[in-house]
Amino acid sequence: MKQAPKHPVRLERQGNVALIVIENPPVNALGVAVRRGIAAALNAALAQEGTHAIVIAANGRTFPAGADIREFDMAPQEPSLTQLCSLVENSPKPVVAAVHGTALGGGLELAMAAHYRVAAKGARMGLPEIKLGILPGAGGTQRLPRLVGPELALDMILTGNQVSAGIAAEMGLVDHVADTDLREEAVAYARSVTEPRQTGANREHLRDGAAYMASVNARRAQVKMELGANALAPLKIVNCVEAALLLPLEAGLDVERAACEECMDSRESAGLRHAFFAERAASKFPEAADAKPAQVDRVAIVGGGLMGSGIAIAALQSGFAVTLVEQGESGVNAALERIGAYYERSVAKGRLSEAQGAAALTHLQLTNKLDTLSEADLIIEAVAEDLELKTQLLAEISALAKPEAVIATNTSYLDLDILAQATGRPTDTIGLHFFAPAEVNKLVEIGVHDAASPQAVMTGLGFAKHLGKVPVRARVHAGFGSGYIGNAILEAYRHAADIMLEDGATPSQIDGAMRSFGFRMGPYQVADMSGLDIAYARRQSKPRDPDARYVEIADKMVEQGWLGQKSGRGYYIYAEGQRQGVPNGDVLKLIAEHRAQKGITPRKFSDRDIRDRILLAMVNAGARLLGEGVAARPSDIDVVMVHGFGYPRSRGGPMMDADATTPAIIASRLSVLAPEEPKLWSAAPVLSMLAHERQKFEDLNTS
Ligand code: T1G
Repeated sequence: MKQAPKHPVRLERQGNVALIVIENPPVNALGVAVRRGIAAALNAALAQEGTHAIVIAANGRTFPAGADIREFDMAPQEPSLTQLCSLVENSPKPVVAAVHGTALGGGLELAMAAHYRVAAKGARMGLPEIKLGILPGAGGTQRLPRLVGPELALDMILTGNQVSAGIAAEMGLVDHVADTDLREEAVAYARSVTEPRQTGANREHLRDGAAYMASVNARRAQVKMELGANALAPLKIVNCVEAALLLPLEAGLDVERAACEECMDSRESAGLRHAFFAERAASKFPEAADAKPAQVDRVAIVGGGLMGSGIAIAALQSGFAVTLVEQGESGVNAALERIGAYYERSVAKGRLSEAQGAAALTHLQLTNKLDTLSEADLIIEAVAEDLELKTQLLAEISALAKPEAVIATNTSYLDLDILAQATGRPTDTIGLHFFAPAEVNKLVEIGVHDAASPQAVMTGLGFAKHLGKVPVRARVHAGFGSGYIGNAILEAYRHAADIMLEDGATPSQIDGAMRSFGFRMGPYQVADMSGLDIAYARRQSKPRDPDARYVEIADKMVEQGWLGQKSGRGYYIYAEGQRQGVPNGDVLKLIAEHRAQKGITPRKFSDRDIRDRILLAMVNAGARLLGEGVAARPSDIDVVMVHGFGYPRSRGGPMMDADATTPAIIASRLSVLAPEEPKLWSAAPVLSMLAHERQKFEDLNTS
C-alpha cells in the first residue's frame, strides 16, 4: 500500500464550524501521520476565534477503516489512537463525526469518541478486530456498551459484524442519518448542538448493574462453551465489556489496552494479520498488471453440475447476466433445481428478500443449446474432469464464442496447456479453478500457461475479484503435471499421511492429530467425504512415479467397494444419512494384512510426529512450487491452503508456520525424514526457497 501522504489531514472552515478532513487513501487508515494531523487540527480549531463546533470527516471512499494494521509490529508512536480519542472526547466544543463508507475498528472508535455521529445512508460500521485475533484497543469496548448496552456491544465486537447506518441509529450508535449531502448535514447538525456530550460519561446502560452483569456472564459462558476456555481474544473482550460497568472510563481503558496488547502479541493474531495481507497480496499479478481486462457483462458457464451451478450463483449474486448450458432436459432441470434451492434457502434464512432472489434469477438463462454462449464475454467450462471430454467441448466452445471472448476451464488437475491448445485460441484461454461450494468458497486459482495473454489473465482476475473471491495466480508450465497450487500441496499432505498409515498409524489417529492442529477435518475424513473413487480414478489415470513410494491401501479399499460416505463405509462407517462416522475396524484389518504382505513392522507415531511430517511435506511441496515459479509468493500458498483446504487461518498457513520455525530446524527435521521418502522430505526445495527469500530480503536492504 502507498505511504501516507505528507499532510493527510486538513483543517477547513464553514462559518462557525471547523471541519477536520482526513485524506489518506485508500481507506483513511489511522496511521501516525493521520493521528498527529487530527490532533493538530483539533487544537488549531479550538484555538480559532468563533469556533462553535467541530466536524471530523474524511475524503475518499470511507471514514477511517481502522488503525493502520501495518503499524502493529512497529514501536508505538504518539499520539496513540486511545490518546487521540481522549483528546476528541475532552474537547470543550462539540465534536461531530461525519461517517460514510465502512467506519471500522479504530475509525468507529474515533467516531464514538466524538460527541455526536452523523452517518451517510449507505454507511456501515463495525469493530472487526476479532478477525485479526485482537480486540478494539482505542476505547471500543468501553464506549460501545455505554452507547448501545452490553448485549449489542458484545454481539458486534465478538462477531466483528458490520451494522448499517439505519440499524446503528436504532441502536443509539448514530444520532442522525443524512438524507442528502453528508458533509452539509453534519455541519448543520454541529450548528444545532450547543454542548459536548461525552460518551465516557454516558451512564444510561450502566444503571442496571445486575442486568448488565447477567448479560456479560451469559456471554462469557457461551464463549467458553463454543470456543473453549483458551479463546484469548473473545474472553478478553468479555472482560473489557465487564470493566466498562465496574470501572470509570480511564481505568476501563487501561484494562482494554493491556488486553489488546496481550492479544496482539499472540501467535494467533500474527497468523490472522498475515492472512489479511496475504489475501491482498495474492490478488496482485505484476506480470500482467498493465493489461486492460476485457469488459465482462455476460458469463456463460458450460456444465450445470455442483461446480457449474455454484459458479452461476456466484456470478448472479455479483450482478452478472448468466447463461448456464447443460446437456438435455434433465440436466437443465437438475441445474435449475440446484440454483432454485440455493435461493429458497437464502430467502428462508433472511440473507435475501423474495424480490432480490426473484430479481437475480431474471438474469439467468438456462439452456441445453451450446450456441447460446456466442454472446458471452467470458465462457467457463465446468464439466467432469475428463481430458477427452474437456478438449472436445473446449473446441466446440471456441468455435461458437465471439472473437473477443475469454475462455476458461475450471479444471483442477488436467494439463492446462493441452486444454488451452484444444480451443485453438490459447492466448484467450486461462484456468479458473473454483473450489466447491463455488457460491461460498472464496478461493479461485487463476491458471496461467505459457501462451495466455495478459489481457485474458487480467480478465479472469477482474472477474474473480468482482465475485468477491480471493484470486491466486498459479503459473503452470508445459508438462508441469497435475494440479495448480492447492492440489499439489494436498497430494503431498495425503502422501505423507498414507506413508504413516502404512508404517503404523491409524486413520483416526492421523485425523485426530490434524484436528488438534486446527483443521476442521483430518485427511481421511475428507477422503470419505469427497469419495475414495474420485482419487482412485485419478491415480489410475496417471503413470506411477518410480521415485515415490506408492501406498496401495486406498486402492484396496475402493476395490472392496468402500468409497466413503457415498457408500456408507470408508475409513469410517456411516449410519444412514449421517456424515459423522465411526472408525471402520475392517480397514484396520486390511491395513494389517497390507503391512504383512509388504513386510512392514508397524511402529508408533506421536501426534506431534504426525503433524510435523505432514507440515514439512506441505512446506516442501510449497517450496518446490515457488522454485518452479508456479506460486509467486510463499504467502500465496498460505492463502490457497487456508481458503481451499481448511488450514487453520489463525496459523496463517503452512509457509508462515515454516517461517515461524528456523531454517536450521526445518533442515534438520527434513534430514531425518528424507530417507523414508525423498520425494516428500528432501531438504533441497526448502533450503533453496529459504536462500531465495533471504537473498530477496538482503537485496531489499541493500537497495
Ligand atoms: N490498515 C492498513 N491497510 C489497510 C487497512 C488497515 N486497517 N484496511 C485496508 N487496508 C489496505 C489493504 O491492505 C489494501 O492495500 C487496501 O487498503 C484496500 O483494501 C485500535 C487495533 C476497509 C472493508 O480490520 O476490512 O483498528 O493491497 O483490498 O476490498 O481498535 O480493507 O491496495 O496495498 O481490503 O474495498 C480494524 C480492515 C483494524 C478493517 C475495504 N480494521 N480492512 O475492503 O479493499 S485494527 C479492519 C477491511 C484496529 C483499533 C484496532 C477492508 C475494507 P493494497 P481492500 P476492499
